[in-house]
Amino acid sequence: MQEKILIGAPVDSGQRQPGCLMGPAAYRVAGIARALQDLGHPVSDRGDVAMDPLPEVRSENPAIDQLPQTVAWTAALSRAVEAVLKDGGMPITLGGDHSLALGTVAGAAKYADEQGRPLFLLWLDAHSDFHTPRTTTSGNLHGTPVAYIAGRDGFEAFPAFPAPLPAERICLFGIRSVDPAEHAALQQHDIAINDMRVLDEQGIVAPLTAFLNRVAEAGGMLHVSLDVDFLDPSIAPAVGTTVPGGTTFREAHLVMERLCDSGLVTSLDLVELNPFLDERGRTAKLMVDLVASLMGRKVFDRPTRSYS
Ligand code: EXY
Ligand code: MN
Ligand code: MN
Ligand code: MN
Repeated sequence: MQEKILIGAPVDSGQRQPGCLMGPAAYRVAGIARALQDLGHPVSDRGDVAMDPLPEVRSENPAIDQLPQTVAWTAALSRAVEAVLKDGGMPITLGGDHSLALGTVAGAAKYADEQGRPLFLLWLDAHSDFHTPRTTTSGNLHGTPVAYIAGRDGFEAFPAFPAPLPAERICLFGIRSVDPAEHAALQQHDIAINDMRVLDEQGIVAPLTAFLNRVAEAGGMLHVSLDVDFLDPSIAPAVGTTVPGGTTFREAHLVMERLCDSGLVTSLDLVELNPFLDERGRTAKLMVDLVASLMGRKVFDRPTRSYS
């Protein structure tokens, strides 16, 4: 089986609430390596990535917070993810706030480009993260990675994104909090937006299957970015940006089980876990269990025999 390679990304420059930098340690304590090994996967842990030296960059938007740090993390994490893919492994990045995806997806995109394969992105999140450094009013750069990946303007301080993903390769899933500037920009793009209403009305399986079929038909690579706030706060309290009305325990596991069955996932981010806000590690443990579902943990093989 392909090696699963853990990359610690103690990033907390993308938002202002301290704690995300403890995320990688919490995943290790919650037993992420053991959970994967128990499923038969070879696992190695490359430890925590260090931030690059701070570049001299500035933004015209006075709200922006910690731009040099976020640019420095982007460069370092892009290299780390690309290196794991080149070594034939599947990178699992343990965050860290969602600004780390500026780097991880850039690394995956660079590798996909070299292979001549299209990269697709599944964004499991309450938020669309479609601000640019120009449009954000909070100044928190964890609200910007999808815009960077889609090639929007405003990221001049960052390394150029290798080959921006066209809208049809991006799928937002679980969305329920979108700022006005993001909303206006999303109207101009054809990015698939499976907000919570879509999931309520159609369920998880139909919209997810439609996207996965596209990935499979294109022979694509698939990066999955899982934000803790994709989950309902009642089951996952350890995140600074809770939004009510998120996915349930079973909905989230079903997404992971379907992703597992597809065999398409080539890289994964676990982001926004803030262990300081957790209740006896329950959110960290749930995230580890979701990864286990993605990596093959199941009660029965499908289809099961059923009695009617
Ligand atoms: N849209 C809000 C902002 O830009 O501040 C909230 C962003 C939260 C981003 C979290 C990681 O998904
Ligand atoms: Mn901070
Ligand atoms: Mn996010
Ligand atoms: Mn979010």
